[in-house]
Amino acid sequence: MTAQTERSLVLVKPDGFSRGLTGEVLRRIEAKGYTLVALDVLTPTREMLAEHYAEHEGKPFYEPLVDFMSSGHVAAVVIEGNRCIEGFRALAGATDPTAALPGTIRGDLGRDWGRKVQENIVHGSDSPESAAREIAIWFPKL
Ligand code: IDP
Repeated sequence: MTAQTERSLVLVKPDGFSRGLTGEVLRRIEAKGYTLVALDVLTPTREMLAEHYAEHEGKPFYEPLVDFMSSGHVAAVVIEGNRCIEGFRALAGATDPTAALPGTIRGDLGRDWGRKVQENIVHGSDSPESAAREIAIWFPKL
């Protein structure tokens, strides 16, 4: 596998932020060897979230997801490192915290909220194209 320095957009979602897990998420990112490039705390607007989650518009979980994501503070972070897009998604674990493996952020810290699968602590970009698009939404000056 060739070395590939990438950036990824990581969000500590309102459930993770309100539970005080931001430091733990950042600790795992730094322990893995990724660099923090930008960091902000904000309550996202529905407009930002509509852009961020454009690919999910129309799906049954879309409106609850936007409601949840705009319900409180999030920590938005740009990380950088070799293949950090795939690497952070491995750190995060599977989307559903119940299915996420122990050792991952969602597996270790996620709770089983029944239907509220959207409360899974973190977001991480899923491709270089998504990362570039998402970083422009959350950090337009970067
Ligand atoms: P990912 O965050 O693991 O990449 P995606 O499929 O991109 O997962 O979905 C984005 C977010 O939408 C998830 O993190 C989760 O919060 C929410 N989500 C995805 N699928 C469902 C679902 O079936 N029910 C409720 N929420 C969902």
